[in-house]
Amino acid sequence: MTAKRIDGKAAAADVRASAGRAAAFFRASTGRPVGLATVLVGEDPASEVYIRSKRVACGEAAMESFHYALPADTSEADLLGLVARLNADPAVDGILVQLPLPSHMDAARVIDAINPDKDVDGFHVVNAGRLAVGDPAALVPCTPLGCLHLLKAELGDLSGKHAVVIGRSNIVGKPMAMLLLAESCTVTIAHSRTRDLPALAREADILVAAVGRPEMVRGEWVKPGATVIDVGINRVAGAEPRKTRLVGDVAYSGAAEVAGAITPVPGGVGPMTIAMLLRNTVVAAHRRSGLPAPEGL
Ligand code: NAP
Ligand code: L37
Repeated sequence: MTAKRIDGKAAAADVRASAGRAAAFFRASTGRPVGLATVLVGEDPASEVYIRSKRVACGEAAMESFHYALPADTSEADLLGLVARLNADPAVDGILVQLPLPSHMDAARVIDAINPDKDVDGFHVVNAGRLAVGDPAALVPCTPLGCLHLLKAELGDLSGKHAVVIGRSNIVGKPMAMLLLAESCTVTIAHSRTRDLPALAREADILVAAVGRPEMVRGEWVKPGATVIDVGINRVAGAEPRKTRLVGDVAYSGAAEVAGAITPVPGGVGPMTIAMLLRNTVVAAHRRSGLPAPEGL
């Protein structure tokens, strides 16, 4: 059996188009564009790439983006001051502070300073709490939200399925597990202390890998017909000297021989992360302005 390759780029294009239509409706209703503030501290090369992609996507969806590139030696107090100004700025509907922050800053303190209703990354404890208790006001982290979108498009109703999420980070694994639980999956969260992970993974109807270890999940770990979502983004040495390539946390070719459907890297979850950022931003804008939730998002 060869698995269906889930096209995250195509799914992301659909979500971005819907977000763009909602942003146009918002502008027509309020007289101003949806606004996203992006904050990058220091010069992490991957973060620079992602922030650029996010800002380009904003422009294509007719949203406004305000970018703040701060030097690596910015003080935490100055960053908190910027966050306070963005919280108070009526033209800003969403605030994204790209992680990782330089080591002299406390990321949790910075995230906690963001107004939860502008926290389009969904990292604030208030949004984590809202997600945990099933409050629809939650802004949900973009990557797991994108994964859920792909799973529902592929499988329809997820109820009763056994989902195994490998990874328990606050930005991917934990919120992914919460979303799957809300869809009535039976959810197992695995991590570095899990015993016999291959056997556990083989029980999964839905296998989500969010580990950060290149090609850790092998074909033998996959239950025949399972749906595999590969969140991992790992840059490894390529075939030619000095060239690198991107691989996921799943060994694609082996897993694709067993799975029913699988996301590739690149072109799977990554593009969905950006699409869901636009989705969250336009949803946050509507809520803040008292407009009904946009359709199709
Ligand atoms: P993270 O904070 O480093 O968390 C990794 C998790 O994997 C931890 O819970 C860790 O367990 C677990 N783990 C590590 N080694 C393991 C092993 N050998 N067996 C089982 N579990 C293991 O990473 P993250 O931020 O969640 O990101 C995970 C991956 O997704 C990375 O490759 C990242 O680049 C990628 N990512 C992609 C996107 C996207 O848009 N596609 C977005 C965000 C992240 P412990 O908790 O026990 O240490
Ligand atoms: N919202 N996302 C938010 N906040 C953060 O603080 N770190 C972080 C974060 N992570 C993030 O943006 N991840 C991410 C990962 C991959 C892509 C986009 C965002 C992506 O577009 N991936 C492409 C390949 C990109 C490349 O070639 O490097 C893909 O197809 O997977």
